[in-house]
Amino acid sequence: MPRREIEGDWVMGWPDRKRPALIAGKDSQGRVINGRAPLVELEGLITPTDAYHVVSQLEFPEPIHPDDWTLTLGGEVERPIEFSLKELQKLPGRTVRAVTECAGNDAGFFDYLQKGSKKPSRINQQDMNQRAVMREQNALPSTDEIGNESTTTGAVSAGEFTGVPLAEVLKKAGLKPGAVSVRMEGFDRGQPDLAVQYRSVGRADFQLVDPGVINYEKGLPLAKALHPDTLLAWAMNGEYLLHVHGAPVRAVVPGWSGNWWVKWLQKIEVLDHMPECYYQKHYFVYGNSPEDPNKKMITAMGVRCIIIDPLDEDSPLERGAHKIRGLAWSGMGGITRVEVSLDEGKSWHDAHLEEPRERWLWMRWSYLWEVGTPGHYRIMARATDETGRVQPQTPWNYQRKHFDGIVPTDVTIE
Ligand SMILES: Nc1nc2c(c(=O)[nH]1)N[C@H]1C(S)=C(S)[C@@H](COP(=O)(O)O)O[C@H]1N2
Ligand SMILES: [Mo]
Repeated sequence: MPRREIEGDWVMGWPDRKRPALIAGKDSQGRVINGRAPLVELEGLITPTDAYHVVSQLEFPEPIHPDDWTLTLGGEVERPIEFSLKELQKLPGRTVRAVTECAGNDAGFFDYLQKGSKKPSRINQQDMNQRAVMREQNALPSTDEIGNESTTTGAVSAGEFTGVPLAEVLKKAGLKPGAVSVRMEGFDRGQPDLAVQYRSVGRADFQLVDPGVINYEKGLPLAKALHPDTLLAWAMNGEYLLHVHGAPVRAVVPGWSGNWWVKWLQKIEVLDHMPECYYQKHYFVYGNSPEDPNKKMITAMGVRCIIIDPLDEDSPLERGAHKIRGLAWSGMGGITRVEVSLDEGKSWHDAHLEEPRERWLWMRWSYLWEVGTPGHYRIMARATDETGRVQPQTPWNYQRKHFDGIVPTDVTIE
């Protein structure tokens, strides 16, 4: 084979290499206010920081210098405390590698599996700029507009987070016996973008609760707050957090969907009850319909397994050996098994699980498929986690949160 001429950046090496880039949405000032990770372009386990998805529910806050920042801790504690970043950093630290997955990631696949609507693509993601601009203008989409949009993929990434366990911080203040939950508040403020909720449901023809101007907040149940892997983190992937990911300090709540990972923390309050935060009472809930009186807050994610290679878009494929490859993770801990089926789920074969098997991180898996007969094939994969849960775990719910169904790849072999 002739050698290819290489003219490019010395550091990067060959110029046409694939570098994952954020699919970003910018507001009219050119500021990135949302973004999707190019999931199918990732190699390895950690999403490069610049390609990490970005989600926010309220107005983006102005950045704050760590020297001008403090975190207050009060409520049901013996000694209310105010921490500077330096003081937080004096506590015994911890690093956790974990998947951050937006609760609405892959929501469109619910409709594909339940109603047979068109299968969303993992490659062709929607124009995020349009959303960013609509957000600035407080514009609400119509049900028709939402129906014609492609859906949410790539609202998931994996990173390494360094900080201090929330439990250590709480220990310093001393929990009072009546403690039930830990309310975490961000310094971002605004009116919830109702378009986000309409998009999540997939229609805009119903009334939403409008809480007015609020700070982003979540009330974490005490048991999860005390889990040693629940962190207050100031670093991600070996450097201080970027502003868009919640600097100076954000919460990291492994296994629970992104909305629990409060960014831009400014206040922590221990409560003797569960608070009625908008983002756990009205949004980020399970229910049958917007009118359902028994909505429940969402917490841990289900069991996830996605096929990254091949995709439908790679079809047709030649006869021969193909490596079927993907990622698997779970909201309850490590993955113990991934199985692949090539006959519509009648028989399942164990896939190879690539080390390391980290509790909160996704795992790469693969299966070598030898195919000699032309035809249409359906490739399916499903995962099992260390608690014995097999996907799917999460039933359809009207906000289409925590999708964890089995999405096949359909290919033709020539
Ligand atoms: N303060 C604050 N924290 C927040 C949010 C927000 O709007 N404000 N959005 C949440 C949601 S819905 C998600 S999915 C994650 C996304 O984190 P990332 O942007 O770092 O990927 O942040 C969460 N933390
Ligand atoms: Mo989210």
